[in-house]
This record gives sequence, structure tokens and C-alpha cells, in this order.
Amino acid sequence: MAIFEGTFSQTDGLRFAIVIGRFNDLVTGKLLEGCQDCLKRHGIDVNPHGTQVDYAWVPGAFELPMVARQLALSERYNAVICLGAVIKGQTPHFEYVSAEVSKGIAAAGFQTGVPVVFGVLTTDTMQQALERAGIKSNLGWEYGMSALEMASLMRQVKGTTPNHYAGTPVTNPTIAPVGHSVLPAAVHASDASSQTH
Ligand code: INI
Repeated sequence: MAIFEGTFSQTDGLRFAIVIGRFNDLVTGKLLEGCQDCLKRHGIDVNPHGTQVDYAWVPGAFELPMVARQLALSERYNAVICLGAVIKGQTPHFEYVSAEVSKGIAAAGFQTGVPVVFGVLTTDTMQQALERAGIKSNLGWEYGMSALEMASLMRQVKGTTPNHYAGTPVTNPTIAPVGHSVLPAAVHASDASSQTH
């Protein structure tokens, strides 16, 4: 049997998409800088005209899941990173925006099988957001690390798919609601039990 664990060293050929909310761009721009710094120092070419990272700007955090999901479905990326900042002091619908964006980002990952990193700050004040985006630490760096780790881990996990799945690869997964399986219908427990490993 095996232990699957992401590494941070074999980054050749990895491709990432970063989706950034323009709302509170004083904060999201700093998160982006931290994230790029992390990827760059792990050997990734972060140049938008290069081959490893694409960037997409959306109006606000609410729009992050839709674009992240579409990019993940393109099968071009090992991971998608969403960067946003939802600040309570500025909106009475803080709870709605933050709840939808977290559910939506989780769904984008579940539905596509591509890691989608939740890089959205949800804070009470702008001061708290800025502290997490560079003044004290920069969580953008941590989001970059999560993307590297998950990209590596998924590459390992997908590369060791059991033989009985090999005949019906899920190259273009059916979009299923969260909590529903996207495995081919032909794969049943009885099929699995008849396999030798
Ligand atoms: N978007 C954010 O990213 N952060 C916020 O704090 C925020 N506030 O305060 O409202 C915000 N609103 C915009 C929202 O994300 C959508 O872009 C907008 O509602 C259009 O759909």
C-alpha cells in the first residue's frame, strides 16, 4: 500500500490559474503578490506570458467560484487559486457573500476534481485584512503553498488509479451536485470486490 503526500520540489510542468477579486484590491493585490512570491520561489514561472500561470480578474469575491469552476473544467491546470477579501464593515450582506463564495469554491473543486484553493479573507475590518495580506504576514504565500501541495498530491493520487477504473477514465467529469459521486455509473462495489490488487 502507499502513503500519498504532496511535495514542493517537482514543480516542472505544473500549471496554475489564479482568480482575483477586484473588490478591496488594496488587499487582494497584496495577496496576489504573496502568492506569486511563493510560487516563484518554488520554481514556477509566474509571468502571465509564460507557460505556467494564467490570471483572471473578477469584479468581487461572489464571482470567484463561477470563473474558477470554468477554468478547472478546461483541464489545463493542476490547481486553481481564488483570492478575495470580504470585509464586514463595508456590507450588510457580508454573511451572504462569504457563505456563497465558500460554498461555491468548495463545489468547484468537488465537481471538477481539480484542487480549488480558498484564498478568501473574511474579516471584520480593513485593518485585519491588511494585517493578513502583508502587514503582519501574507496569507497569499500560504495559498500558494496549498496549491503546490494539492497539485502534487492529486498528481500522485490520480497516477495510481486502480486498474478497474482504467477502462473508463473520467476525463470530462459529469457535473454532479455537491455530495454526489461523479464516478462512472459502471463502477459498482461488486466490480471492485471482484478485482485483485
Ligand atoms: N466583494 C468582495 O470581494 N468583498 C466585499 O467585501 C464585498 N462587499 O463588501 O460587498 C464584495 N461585494 C461585491 C460582490 O462580491 C459582487 O462582486 C457583487 O455583488 C456583484 O455580483
